[in-house]
Amino acid sequence: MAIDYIERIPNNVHLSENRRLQRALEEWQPKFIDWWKEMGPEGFQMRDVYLRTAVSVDAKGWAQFGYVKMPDYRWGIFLAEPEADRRIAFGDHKGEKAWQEVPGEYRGVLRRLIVTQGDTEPASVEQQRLLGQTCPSLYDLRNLFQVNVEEGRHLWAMVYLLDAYFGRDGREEAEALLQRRSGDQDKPRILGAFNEKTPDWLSFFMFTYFTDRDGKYQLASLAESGFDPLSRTCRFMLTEEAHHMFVGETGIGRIIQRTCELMREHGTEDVARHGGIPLQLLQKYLNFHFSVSLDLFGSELSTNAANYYTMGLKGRFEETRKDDDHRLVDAVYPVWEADADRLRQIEAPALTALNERLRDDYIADCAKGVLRWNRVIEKAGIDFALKLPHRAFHRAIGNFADIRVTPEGQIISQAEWDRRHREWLPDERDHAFIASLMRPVTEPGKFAGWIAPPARGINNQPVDFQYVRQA
Ligand code: BYC
Ligand code: FE
Ligand code: FE
Repeated sequence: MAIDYIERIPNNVHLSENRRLQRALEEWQPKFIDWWKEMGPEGFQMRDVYLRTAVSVDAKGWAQFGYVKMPDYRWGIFLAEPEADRRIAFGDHKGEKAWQEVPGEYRGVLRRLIVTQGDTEPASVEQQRLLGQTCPSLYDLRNLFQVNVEEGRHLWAMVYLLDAYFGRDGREEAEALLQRRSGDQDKPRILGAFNEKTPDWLSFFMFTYFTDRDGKYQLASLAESGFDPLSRTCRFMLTEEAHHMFVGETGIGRIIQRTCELMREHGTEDVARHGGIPLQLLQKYLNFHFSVSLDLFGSELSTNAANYYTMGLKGRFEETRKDDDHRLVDAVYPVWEADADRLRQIEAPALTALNERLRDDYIADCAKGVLRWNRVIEKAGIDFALKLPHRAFHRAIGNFADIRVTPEGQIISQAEWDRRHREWLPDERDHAFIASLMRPVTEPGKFAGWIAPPARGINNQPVDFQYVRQA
């Protein structure tokens, strides 16, 4: 299905046939642009950036590449193609026709899910807004902006649903999405990780690896929704999400590669003196970003999650590929909890354990990339392996929020935690060191000393392509 680019708001939802909706979105559009100018990337707004723009929802080719100034990016509304006679795949309504309108009794719950999803998108742009000033290369700068404009489009995706299906309440929520601010004391973003700082590129790559990957799993669960417009919206968002995680995985991989080169060249682990990032320090950043991202899955046992499922609003990862009754009323699922001084697994009702199940899928996916990173270290002949910390480590939500746990999964006292947490999480000195490495490199084909060049450029362009240029 082609996208109409003549219209002010590119879309494949026949916006021109719905005057009320068109007016609501056209009223929101200038507010979005104001927000983008205030809270989007600082500087660079008048530069030409070599960006990918969605132009169709075709599996064979949905994107077009070319120079665009970010404020002129064609943010639009794209839903994946409808599936003929799609049925609700799980919960109480299993087998019924998927909904094209919001079921009245689920209105509040569904709105809340959409708002929570929508809130993360502008939050991440806000978190990343200063990074352009310290880019390690033009290639990386372009990738940052690509991620930023697409998160902006993800906000559009949720605002479309709010405006199209939730009337006045939806319009109010759409406004509020532009008013909350990441890290703000009075009007913070909704979820914890989206109020943390992303002050440097190491954090950015960790964020796009670990936190955008939460996006993948949450979007995949919402793509199973019985509310068909949400499902179709999320299915298209997932195609964009893959690039965000690619940026994270290859970014960390390139840092590791550079660190290994420096270790071999200088015959020392202490590459900090040579302008590299020590593997131990990478491990600390990994520990931080993994643990705050685990919190994004919610409590291990959640009646909210059970309700979302039973109501047919949010499924499991790859729900339709699972071979069970898709109701889970009598099923059980293993869940971790703390029992006095040790961690153990108990059998919990599968319905209330759905957050934990999604977290399990997520952890398994995270582990694959860590294996690939470790192969880079191994190839360099270095005896070191990065590890995911235990799921109970450094948690603020759920069963482990009130206890202290080592990365190996040992419960410890607050006093021991206070003594030792600097071994496991970056402290002020680590942050200051990383900050000291963040010097902009903007000559085409040149890279900061702490990161290796990528194996290849974007869209078959060479690595030394002018990915961002003066207009
Ligand atoms: N921080 O019953 P529980 C992305 C609240 S990322 C703060 O366990 P539930 C992206 C919770 O709201 C994907 N509060 O919660 C990535 C509840 O509040 P109430 C984002 C939290 O509802 C990178 C209470 O604690 N999408 O797209 O089962 C860049 C009890 O918790 C947190 C979604 O998240 C937290 N971490 O699960 C850009 C999908 N966790 O009821 C974008 C939509 C929980 O007591 N959201 N709470 O007031 C959901 O499905 C669910 O809301 C959650 C939470 C899975 C997040
Ligand atoms: Fe997103
Ligand atoms: Fe993303």
